[in-house]
Amino acid sequence: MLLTGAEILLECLIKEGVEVVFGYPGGAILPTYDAMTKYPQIRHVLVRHEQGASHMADGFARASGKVGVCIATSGPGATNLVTGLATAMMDSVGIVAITGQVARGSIGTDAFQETDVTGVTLPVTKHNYLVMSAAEIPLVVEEAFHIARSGRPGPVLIDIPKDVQIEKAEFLGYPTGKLRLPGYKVPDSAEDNDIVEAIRLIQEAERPLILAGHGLIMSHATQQLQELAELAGIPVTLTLLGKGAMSEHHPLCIGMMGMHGNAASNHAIQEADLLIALGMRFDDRVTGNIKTYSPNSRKIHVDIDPSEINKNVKVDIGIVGDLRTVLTQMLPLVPRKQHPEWVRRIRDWQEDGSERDILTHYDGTALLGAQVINDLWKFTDGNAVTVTDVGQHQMLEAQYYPHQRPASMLTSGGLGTMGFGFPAAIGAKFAKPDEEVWAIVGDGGFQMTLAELATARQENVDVKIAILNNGFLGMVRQWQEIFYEQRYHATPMVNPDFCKLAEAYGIPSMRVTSRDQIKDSVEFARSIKGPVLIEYVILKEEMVYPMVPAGADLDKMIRRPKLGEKQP
Ligand SMILES: Cc1ncc(C[n+]2csc(CCOP(=O)(O)OP(=O)(O)O)c2C)c(N)n1
Repeated sequence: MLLTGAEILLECLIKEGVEVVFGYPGGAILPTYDAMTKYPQIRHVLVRHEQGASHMADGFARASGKVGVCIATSGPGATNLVTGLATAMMDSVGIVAITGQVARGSIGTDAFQETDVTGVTLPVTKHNYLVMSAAEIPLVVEEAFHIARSGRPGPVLIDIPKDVQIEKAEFLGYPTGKLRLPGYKVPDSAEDNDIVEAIRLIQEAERPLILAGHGLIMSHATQQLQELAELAGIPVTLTLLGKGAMSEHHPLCIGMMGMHGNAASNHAIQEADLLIALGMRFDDRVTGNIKTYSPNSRKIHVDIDPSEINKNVKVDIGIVGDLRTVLTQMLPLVPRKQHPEWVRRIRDWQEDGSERDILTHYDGTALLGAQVINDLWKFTDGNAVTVTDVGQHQMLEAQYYPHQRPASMLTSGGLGTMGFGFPAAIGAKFAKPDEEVWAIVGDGGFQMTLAELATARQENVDVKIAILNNGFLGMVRQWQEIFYEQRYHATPMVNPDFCKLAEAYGIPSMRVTSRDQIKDSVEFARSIKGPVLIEYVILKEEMVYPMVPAGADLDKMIRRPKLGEKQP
């Protein structure tokens, strides 16, 4: 069948099972947009900024476990995707970005809207391609999707010159049957010796702790995680992206670790005699000072990416493999054990944490972000898919919205991309149309990508937007308060009237200023099938505790005082 390059591309996407793409047209990608008119099976969501498209593809991928697709024109269209690609790269999210490029003969001439996009995106993609003939497209698409989703997932970019989209070639079907990537090995099972050694360490440990990361969710190994923890009586602490890997209601799950994690988790890491790190990468936000990190523990690290082993933290046993396969190998050998004394010690730290919890002793009248999140949890039955932006509200979500199932909390952890939350929530809703999806955003980050309100309206995306409006770039204000002697430079914000803004976009809204309105706000949001914006006006000076100052020892946390104690 003789087809244009654009038609071949769309045929391949359909055969890949792609049903929705997020994008924005322009000259160099126009042949592909024109060809879309012949392929109504693919829904195109017109964003308002290409960054939004990349985050939507990312949110779609995180929520569905499938590859998300975004599309943009050459030059500025493509460079606008870069933040989204870097975000997906840092959090190991499989997306495919398709960009138009100037025609082959113009490449290298500084033609109108020419950018060396494969060059620009090289460090922020798992792989990228410049396609130089229409006949190559099927194999490139096949490779791109395979690379994006397999092993440690990541973003892949395909740059297609305009004349390649127009050129005709024989389309011989998809998949091509030619997929061969000799240099690309996807690890699967572990060496038997390593499993035996790991079991020996588990057998010997008196204070073992599992560090559960995003890898468990991506490899669908959460059931195996729970079995391992229950069999050997090992408490589990979660990374930010690991939230959902184990139900936070499970008695062995002690919640998040790291800079704003639970004090109990951080103390447990420092006191453990065995760390079992599963699908996590010892990011500096979870280790604190690497030199003093968990000084007395032996360490087992399981990850699908060999470059993660011994990268930040030296380990005793490094196992490279798919977590589901590796844990399945381990489970029959895991000793049945309990560690009552260790668990009791952790409980003591947890009780101390509860006594410092602001929810238990706050008597001010201004609404707290912590109260908003806690009530959103309560009134959404703890069962919503939440997608956060970056800042204090993100950490409050992690602390006050316990999750029970994988892929129900989506957030930009590695890159910490403000502007991610709202568009990623739109993408997540496309992935999970039957689930209640809430974007939880700060007033700062929301303004970075609020143009997507128009997208939400045009596509009638049933996404609930909760803005925690403190009139500040809150997390930066917090750093200024603690580390910069309260010089609040460039953090107070004059904001628009968010409800009027929603109205301008034709989106229903509500402003909440006191705690007793939160239940109504959730009911109001749920009563509307389509986008809804709720503005929660919260205390300007709220602090998120505990806090491990950047680079400090993990257990040297700044804590909120107990009732009756003095402020730190
Ligand atoms: C694109 C980008 N720019 C800057 C930052 C640095 N930063 C981290 S948190 C933060 C403040 C966020 O403020 P807001 O969105 O209002 O959320 P809040 O912390 O108040 O909940 C800033 C500026 C970032 N993470 N991302």
